[in-house]
Amino acid sequence: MTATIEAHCVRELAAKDFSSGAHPIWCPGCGDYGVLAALERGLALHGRPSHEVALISGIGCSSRLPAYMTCYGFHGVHGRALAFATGLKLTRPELEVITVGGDGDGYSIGGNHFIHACRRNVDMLYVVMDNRVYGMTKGQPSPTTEPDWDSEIAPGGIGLRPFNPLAVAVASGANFVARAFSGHPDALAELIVEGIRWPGFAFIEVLSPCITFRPEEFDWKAKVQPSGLKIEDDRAAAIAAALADDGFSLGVLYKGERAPAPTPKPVMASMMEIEAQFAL
Ligand SMILES: Cc1ncc(C[n+]2csc(CCOP(=O)(O)OP(=O)(O)O)c2C)c(N)n1
Ligand code: SF4
Repeated sequence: MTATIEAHCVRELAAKDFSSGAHPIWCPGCGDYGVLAALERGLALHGRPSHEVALISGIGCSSRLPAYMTCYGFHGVHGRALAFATGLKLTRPELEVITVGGDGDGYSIGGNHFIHACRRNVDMLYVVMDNRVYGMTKGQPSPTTEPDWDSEIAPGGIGLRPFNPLAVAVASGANFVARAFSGHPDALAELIVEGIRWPGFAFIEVLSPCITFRPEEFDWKAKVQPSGLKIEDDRAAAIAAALADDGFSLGVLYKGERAPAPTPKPVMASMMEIEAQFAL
């Protein structure tokens, strides 16, 4: 643990305080177990108890994660997690709001919300478990799938250039952008703390293998390069680095200085007053 992280801890918490005890139904060996462990450790390091944290997700194997933790959880609609999280954070700014989900959920059906969450720069964290496939619906290619990945649904590959989440995040205005690996939960836990504490919208892309539909992703253990990314504070340099990278360099890519979106003044209105505004 770094000195900075220790200095911010306000309460003694353990990773187990964040575990709901529900047994994950993920396949044995799924990378998402590592992300769950890292979130539990990261939140314990951060030091805010689970009732001060809300975990928001969409739909997918990865989006089941909130059920396995003791924090408030919202398992919502496919691709809409960030829209819900934005509304929650703006109306309940005292909560630590963390959105989790998959590459299909966040970059495909939810791609629009991803871009605009980066633009809005609301002070919250987004963790994507990227396995470069739709796991829950049995192995369709996702936006980050390699163009030549051969599958039953796309024989010979989809032939499309993969979406570059880090470059898109920086270009769209995210204030903290990083990449991690689910097989390194301690390093991910520290990144989670850093992302939570960095003002504005923080995005962590986690390489999280789907061993069932992409067993070759076992090799990611050997491919990842810890500390392969250098921290940039210049957006153009960060985007250039993200585009030049092979997708396996880990660490923080970008830390920006944009002020987070301001919290709107609370509007107290009764249901009758709201209904009256919409009356025809
Ligand atoms: C509106 C809507 N469209 C499609 C689906 C079907 N669906 C459920 S999960 C999913 C993709 C999941 O992939 P990803 O987000 O990458 O998560 P993973 O299962 O790989 O963790 C899809 C297409 C749905 N539930 N709702
Ligand atoms: S199908 Fe893939 S992503 Fe889903 S639980 Fe199994 S290994 Fe994980």
